[in-house]
Amino acid sequence: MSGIEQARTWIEQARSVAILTGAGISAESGIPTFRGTGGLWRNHRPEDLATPEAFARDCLLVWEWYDQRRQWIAKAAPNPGHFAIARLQRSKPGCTLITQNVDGLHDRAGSAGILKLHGDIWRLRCTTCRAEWPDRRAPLPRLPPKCQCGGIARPGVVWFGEDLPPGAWSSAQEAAQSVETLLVVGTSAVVYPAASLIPLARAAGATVVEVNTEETPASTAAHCCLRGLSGEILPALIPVPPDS
Ligand code: BJW
Ligand code: ZN
Repeated sequence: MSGIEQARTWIEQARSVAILTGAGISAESGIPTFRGTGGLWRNHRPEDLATPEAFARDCLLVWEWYDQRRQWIAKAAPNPGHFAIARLQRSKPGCTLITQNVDGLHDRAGSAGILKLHGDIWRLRCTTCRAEWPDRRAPLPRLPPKCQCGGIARPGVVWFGEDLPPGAWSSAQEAAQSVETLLVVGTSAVVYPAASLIPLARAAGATVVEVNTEETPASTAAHCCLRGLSGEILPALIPVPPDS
């Protein structure tokens, strides 16, 4: 049996499946990943742009970077990998989608109940009164954007040194500890605590399948590594049902 056939059988037979996605799943939609060739961190140091300290130092610089990314993402569309995951969620009630991505492409592909560990680039949060609201304008008309209270707004994402949204994080941990199969897609698995879900699931008895173009630290915990583009592998793992 090939790796794909084996993994497809595990997914079909599992009563519960969780999927952990990272930037690689959106690469085929034209959104740059963070690390590696062509990655966002190739020209920028994370600590200059993705920390609360960077924002306190120069919020305009940070906002210019996020506004640029919002414009790229606004022009992008979900790819067959995002659609395959949404299909799996519809066909399997016990299916949990956990994402590190902030781009909203899973939502646009039709996924529901997404556990967004690193927030959402389409939400803003006031640094003064903590109010939070959606804003899909790209580019934003004025930088930095302001709250009704006059406070400066920040992107609704999780930066280094910040806690993950507690509800999403505890639900993700619960899912990792209870699922029969964990699918790890397009993540370098170097950012914690998200990456800790992989050994957590494995220790709790889950079968772990990795889908990635390259080897990662998660590869050693995986029962099966499928090397290639998620936009090609996921549709092969999760085929369209014949009657649809
Ligand atoms: C393809 C493909 C294709 C390409 N098909 N594959 C333990 C040890 C060490 C450090 C720490 C630790 N615990 C905490 C830390 C500190 C820190 C951390 O992890 N640092 C390490 C990097 C050293 N973590 C934090 O600060 C976190 N907060 C925290 O820990 O709070 C305390 C806490 C503890 C316990 C519980 C709860 C709280 C916060 C981390 C926030 C990360 N934020 C960012 C930015 C978000 C906003 C934005 O978008 O700007 O999140 S950083 C960036 O990395 C982004 C991503 O979500 C994240 C992960 O990246 P991802 O998705 O894996 O992308 P890449 O680019 O790295 O990889 C892409 C992969 O795809 C590659 O493998 C390619 O091969 C592959 N690929 N094309 C398939 N077509
Ligand atoms: Zn406010």
